[in-house]
Amino acid sequence: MKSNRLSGGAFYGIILAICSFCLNCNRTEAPAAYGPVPSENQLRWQEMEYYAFIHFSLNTYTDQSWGYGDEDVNLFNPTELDCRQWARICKEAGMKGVILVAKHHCGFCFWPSEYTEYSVKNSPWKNGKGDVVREMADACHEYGLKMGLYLSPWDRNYPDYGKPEYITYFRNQLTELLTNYGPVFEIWFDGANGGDGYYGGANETRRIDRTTYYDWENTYKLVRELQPDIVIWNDGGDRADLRWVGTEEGFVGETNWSLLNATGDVPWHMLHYGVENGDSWVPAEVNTSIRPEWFYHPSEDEKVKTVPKLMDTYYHSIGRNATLLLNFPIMPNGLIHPTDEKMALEFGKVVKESFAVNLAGKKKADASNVRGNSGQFGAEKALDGNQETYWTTDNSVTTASLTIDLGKPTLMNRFLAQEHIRLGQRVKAFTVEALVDGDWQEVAKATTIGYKRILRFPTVEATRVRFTITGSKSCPVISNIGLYDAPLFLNAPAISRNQAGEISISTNDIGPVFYYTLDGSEPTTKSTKYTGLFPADGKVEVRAIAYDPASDQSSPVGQEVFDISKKDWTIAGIDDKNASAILDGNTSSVWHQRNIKMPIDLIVDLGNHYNLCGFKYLPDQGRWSSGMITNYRFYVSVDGKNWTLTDQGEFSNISNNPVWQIKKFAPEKARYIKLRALKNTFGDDVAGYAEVDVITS
Ligand code: FUL
Repeated sequence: MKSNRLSGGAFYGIILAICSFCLNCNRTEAPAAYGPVPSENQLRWQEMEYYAFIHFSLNTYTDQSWGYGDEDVNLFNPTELDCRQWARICKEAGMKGVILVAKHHCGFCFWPSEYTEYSVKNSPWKNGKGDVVREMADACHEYGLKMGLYLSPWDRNYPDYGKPEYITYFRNQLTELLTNYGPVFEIWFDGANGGDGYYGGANETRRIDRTTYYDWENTYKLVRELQPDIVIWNDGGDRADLRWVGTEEGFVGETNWSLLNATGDVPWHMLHYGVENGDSWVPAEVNTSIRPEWFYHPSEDEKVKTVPKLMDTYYHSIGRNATLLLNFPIMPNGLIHPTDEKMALEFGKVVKESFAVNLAGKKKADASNVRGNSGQFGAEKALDGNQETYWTTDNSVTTASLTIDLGKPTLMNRFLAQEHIRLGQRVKAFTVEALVDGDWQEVAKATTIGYKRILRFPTVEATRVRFTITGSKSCPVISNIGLYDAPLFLNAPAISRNQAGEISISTNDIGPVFYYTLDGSEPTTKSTKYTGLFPADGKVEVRAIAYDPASDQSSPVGQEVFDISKKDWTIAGIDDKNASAILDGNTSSVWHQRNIKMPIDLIVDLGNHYNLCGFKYLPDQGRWSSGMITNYRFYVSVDGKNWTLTDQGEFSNISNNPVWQIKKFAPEKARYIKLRALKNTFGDDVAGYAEVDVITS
């Protein structure tokens, strides 16, 4: 009987034939990885893109940036603390996780640590039975967010800080945090070390070498053992998984390599731009606050970042191959302020709207080179919405272009590109051109891409778009290209007052007109129109909007509150007309006192007597300059001869975050003020000032 079944020999013959056909069919190999590549943990983290920071501690109750370590635990008694409110806002804002400050520099622990009495367990909140870390972990779980933790290595409370014993304490606390609260996606080791502290009552300065003191190698080992899926942030970048970008203002370098030569204290430019030929994968995280400062200060209630400002931050972080870690300062009652909530939710909504429709999605595309001419690596793989597929070229090709045919004239103002970073970061430079009315126009040009790069350009109506890689370390591997028509916004206007008491209103946008109010009411296009400098002497609140008649669009409100005018002010004992920069209301003009030894005094005659209850100091805004005062004394005088010390302390985080430093004191009648600089960030004998101001009662 004839069998339908193949004999064993015939079967194997066919298999062999198929295999040899495959071997001869020139199936194109994927490119090999080039240089350092991300770990699975780093990849997972990078895809989160956007998550929150929460700053809340004892110094929330003392209106300070950094607690000294001797603040009373009894201060901590928030009446409405609700981690679910924080988590809800983060979720609704489009964030993927939350990093909670579990212990800031003051040493106060948000969980009932077994190893210290300086924690929630001795506070009146929930009769000492509360645990903020637990409540945060539960809220994150409920809202589908990942939780990260900030544990300050510097501890201004602990008696043994500076000695080897502290490292055991620090690791014990790490063990508690990384064992008892479920998965932790990121651990944040802040590098700040101001030296001074309470230290169990010693009240002294303790210096450590932050590259060696914490024995990071073994500390990281412990972290990874306890939480194998974690990523480690350390602002020096020293062998950590993630790096700081060298500023807290909310932007990373336009060129941003996810690579670093990660040893010791990493120089600023490496933090900010990465290192093209770095030997490790250490991607950037942009950390910034939704307000000027990290902790809540009521004086900043009108300074919450607006949607256009937050959008700038978005393009300068996520749009530049970094993640965005946006901070919410918690109010003394334990909640996020309603304005911060409103801005974060509007921001989230605008991001969603901006990138809702990829105009290039599934369109026809051609590339100047396709690896092995294989459909597997063709141009359309960058437009298929699948991150795992990509367009790539032959190995020898490092410049190439991809042209998208949109089929019809299409309005657009954003370009997005992503590299398949599992195979390394490669692209060094690229251009974007648009075919408008039959002519090719260059609309954008940039350097690195990495995980994600987004470029903004003025709206064009194009039928085709050409993306040209003009330099790449190896064959480019592009997993995604996007074109978008994002909504446009006007920036809130900037408001300043000069020494003569005249107000000016300005913006970087081209074209808008301004309307303002002086009585605290909301400005509209029916308010007074700005036609140039106008006098507004004395205490006044100026609110203004920019309005673009062409698009009938208004900006968010810009607001400044001015105290007494500086018309009659003079700087005493200084024979340098440039010193007037301190009083001119222009935050970018600056004056330095040099060639004298610290302490350095600045004396201002206010011209009249006032009831003074505080002062404000804005340091030089130039990133590299000396003269940022860190430790000060502030005196007032009726006659310029006999001085009363009204306040002394530190401008804690001035080097990383050089915003207005605002200090309050018990009211004193005086005509003269003296700001005495005791130390600066460089430890030299220079005192610099962009502006100095007073607060009257
Ligand atoms: C800084 C700290 O000193 C600030 O207080 C804040 O925690 C910020 C995120 O990092 O360096």
